[in-house]
Amino acid sequence: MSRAEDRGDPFALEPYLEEERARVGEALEDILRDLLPDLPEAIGRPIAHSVRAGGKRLRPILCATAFRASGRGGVGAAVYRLAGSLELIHTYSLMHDDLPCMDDAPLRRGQPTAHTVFGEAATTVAGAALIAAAGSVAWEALVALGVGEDTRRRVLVRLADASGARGMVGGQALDIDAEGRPLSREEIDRLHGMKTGALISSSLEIGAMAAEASEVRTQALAEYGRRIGLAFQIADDVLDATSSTGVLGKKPSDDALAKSTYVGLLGVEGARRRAEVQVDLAIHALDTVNLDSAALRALARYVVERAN
Ligand code: GRG
Repeated sequence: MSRAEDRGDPFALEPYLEEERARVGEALEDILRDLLPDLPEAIGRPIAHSVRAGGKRLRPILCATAFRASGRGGVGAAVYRLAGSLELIHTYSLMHDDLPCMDDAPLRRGQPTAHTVFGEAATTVAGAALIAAAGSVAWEALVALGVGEDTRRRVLVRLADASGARGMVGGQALDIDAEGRPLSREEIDRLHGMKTGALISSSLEIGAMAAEASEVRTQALAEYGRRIGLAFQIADDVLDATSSTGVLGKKPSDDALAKSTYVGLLGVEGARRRAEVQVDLAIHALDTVNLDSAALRALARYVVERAN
C-alpha cells in the first residue's frame, strides 16, 4: 500500500496521483539514464523532450495500482520501471501520432511536439527506439521483481499485442481508414477499444500478472481496464468538443480531421452518460471478484472527471 492509499476513506485521489506521478517520473529518469548514452544525441533529444513533457501518467499509475491491488505490497522501484515501460509505448504513440503524416499536431502536453523542434526523421526514429526499449525495460523489471520466466514471457506478449496490430496500431489503422466516413457506434467502439483501450487495459493486466494474481482476478482487472478505456475515450471526445487548447495542452482536432466521435454520435450529454455507465461497469467488474481497491474506484471516476 502507498502512503496515500493508507490514509483511509474517503480516498484522497489528488495526493495519490501526485505521489504516483513522482514515482513514475523517477523511474522514467532512471530509464533515460540507461537508454540515452546508447543513442546519438540527435535521437536522444526528442526522446528526452517527449518523455519529460509530463502528461497524466495514467497507464503506469494503473499498472502499479493493479500490482498492489493484487496483493503485492510496496512501492519498490522495479514495479515503477515495469509501469514506465507502458509510458514509453504511450509516449512513442503520441510522437508518431503528432507527425505531419498523421495528425500534424503542433502542441502536445502544453509543449511543442517533438517533430516541430527536432525534425520528422529524428522523431520517427526516436519513437521507434522507444518501442524496443519498452520491451527490454519490462523484461528486466520483471526479473528484478522475481517474476517467473513463463509469466515474464506472457507479459511481454501481452505488451506487444496491446501495442501492435491487435491493439493500438491496429486501432490507428482503422482510424486512418475511417477518415471522412461516418462510423456506427459498434465501429467506433472497436476502433477505440483497440487504439486507446488496449494499452489502458493491458496496463492493469500486466500489473496483475507481475503480482502473480489469479487468472480470474487478472481478467476482472482487464475488464475494468476495457471499461475505463472506453470511458476515457468518450471523455476525451467530450473534452475535445468543450475545452480549450490552454486547458488541454493540445489543439482540439477531431472536427478538423472530420473524425466520427462519441459526441457526434450521442451529443455531449449522451456521451457523458455513456461514460458514467462504463465507470459503473468497471467498478462492478472489481466487485465480481471482491477486489476492494479504493484507489481503483477513484481512478475510474477520475478518468471521466479529469480536466485534460
Ligand atoms: C506507426 C507512424 C506510426 C503511427 C502510429 C501508434 C500510433 C501512431 C498512434 C496511436 C494512437 C494514439 C495516440 C492513441 C492514444 C490516444 C490518446 C487518448 C492519447 C492521449 O492520452 P492521455 O490523455 O495523454 O493519457 P497524456 O498526455 O496525459 O499522457
